[in-house]
Amino acid sequence: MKLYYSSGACSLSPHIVLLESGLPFTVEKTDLRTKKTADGGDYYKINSKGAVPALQLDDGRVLTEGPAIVQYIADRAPDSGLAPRWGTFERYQLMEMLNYIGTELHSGFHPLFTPGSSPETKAAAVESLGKKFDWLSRRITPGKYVLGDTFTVADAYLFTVLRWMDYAKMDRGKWPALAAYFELVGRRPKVQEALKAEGLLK
Ligand SMILES: N[C@@H](CCC(=O)N[C@@H](CS)C(=O)NCC(=O)O)C(=O)O
Repeated sequence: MKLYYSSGACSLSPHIVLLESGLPFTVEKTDLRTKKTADGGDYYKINSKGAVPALQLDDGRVLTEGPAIVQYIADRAPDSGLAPRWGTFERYQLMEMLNYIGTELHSGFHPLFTPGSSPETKAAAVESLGKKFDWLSRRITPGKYVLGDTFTVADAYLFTVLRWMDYAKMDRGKWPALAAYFELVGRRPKVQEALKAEGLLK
């Protein structure tokens, strides 16, 4: 398997999940501005949407959309505990959380990263995200992962998105439960390994 990624982007989530899964994989960096891969190829030929992440299987097929990719990886390593078994209620709770992170948080950051967004648009995005962080702070049990005792693919995605608070100049300290959760996930050796591989560790 090969993961196409851009440093610190949402592709960090499947990067963490691949490392946590123990499955063999390679990575290829992608320039999101030029849409070129590290080997000079046209990234649109990998993902016609032009976005990372994309996961290329060994048979050449390509899967896109982060929440689908991380579940695919988790199901390739069923003993990893990265996702509850298919058909269980817990699996739907995982999808519920992945959907929340994708539609409410990940998308909520877009106006903050879009060149030319007005200060008013950015302020509205920060306010809206703040309300979601209020909810998440109440939702997360201190000392636990987002779905309980076990680290799952939802934690990889949530950690990735919470990192962007730094770029958005949102102080995680305003949400102590989130700050503690971010540290809990960030301490994991495979998370550190992914950050290092993407050149994100100071
Ligand atoms: N719905 C996609 C969104 C992916 C996405 O937003 N990727 C961003 C980086 S975090 C990207 O590649 N942006 C550049 C672009 O779309 O041109 C997913 O969940 O995988």
